[in-house]
Amino acid sequence: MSDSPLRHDWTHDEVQALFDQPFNDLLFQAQSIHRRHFDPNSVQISSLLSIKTGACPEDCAYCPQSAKYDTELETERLLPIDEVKQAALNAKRNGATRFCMGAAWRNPTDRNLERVIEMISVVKDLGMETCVTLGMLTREQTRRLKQAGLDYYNHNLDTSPEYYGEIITTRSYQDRLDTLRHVQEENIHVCCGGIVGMGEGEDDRVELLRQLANLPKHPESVPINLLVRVENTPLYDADALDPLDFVRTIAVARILMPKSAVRLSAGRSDMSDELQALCFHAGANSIFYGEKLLTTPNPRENEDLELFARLGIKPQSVKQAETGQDAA
Ligand code: SAM
Ligand code: DTB
Ligand code: SF4
Repeated sequence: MSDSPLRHDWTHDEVQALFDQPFNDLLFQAQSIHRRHFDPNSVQISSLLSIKTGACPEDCAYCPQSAKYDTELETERLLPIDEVKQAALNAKRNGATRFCMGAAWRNPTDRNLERVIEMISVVKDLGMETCVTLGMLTREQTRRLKQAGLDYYNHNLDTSPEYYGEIITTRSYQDRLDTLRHVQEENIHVCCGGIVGMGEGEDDRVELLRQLANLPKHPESVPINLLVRVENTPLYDADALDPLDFVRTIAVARILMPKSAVRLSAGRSDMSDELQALCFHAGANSIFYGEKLLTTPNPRENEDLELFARLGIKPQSVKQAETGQDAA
């Protein structure tokens, strides 16, 4: 079967039309595209570690780590390197191929960046892929991360440009696009997605996915997060999203970005096994694995392995990850 070229010129109406299809037609299309590019029974697993927790100056309305909301989170300074190494070793032993380190910063200082670079080097030495998410980056900082051998940088668009102002006021959509451009131009793999279930409309989910697909290059990894509602954040009372609309979002992401890894990200603790199975059917082929995300709970490893066994899903091996199955 010949490959259709990857598109970067989707219109709002075209993406809306994908969402509007009957559910079975949408899932059939997504699953057919998925099979052209990936082993349908293989899922990549990444583990997360918060290397600097809480006291963040930004006001992201979903986030327990913002200093603006009283979420009773225990703040922590940048972790010592041996704690990071131990956490990465545990993640590797449990089968993760990628180790993602997140910091509650608006942007890293150059001094902090050098400490993160040491962490990247320790994790790489364990034979794992590395990912960090540190906020906005200058071009020079991005170059330093590339020199350090970083594999992925996570920086999300979070929502549509239209809804963005309801969620974050301390950093603009354009700031995010600028950081993504630095990362793409330095040839670091991009991990970029968003959050749904924040009270946005379907139009906003359409626009978020359109923005991602119309980037100059599709992000190699696309995390789709379902809002984790944390008490005392402004979005604690956000209207719940119809779970079938969550599946539709995954399916449309798969169709728009056929060669990208689509990650079923935050929010799995609130999902049934059946809902997660539908998401894998719709083209999700990556998860965050381990009992904690950054600060909130995630399913326990044994629950995930049991679900994988029931579905006949194999965790992607380090070898498969090295051959770059998810390269867009
Ligand atoms: N501070 C950096 C930044 O925002 O760029 C990096 C860490 S930040 C916690 C990484 C991402 O986590 C956010 O962009 C957001 O998409 C996601 N996130 C944070 N809180 C969440 C929540 N309650 N539910 C779902 N996703 C969340
Ligand atoms: C992403 O898109 N989701 C992850 C990761 N990138 C860094 C973070 C989810 C955080 C959920 C809330 C928390 O645990 O603090
Ligand atoms: Fe800070 Fe990142 Fe949380 Fe926003 S999402 S408040 S930038 S840690």
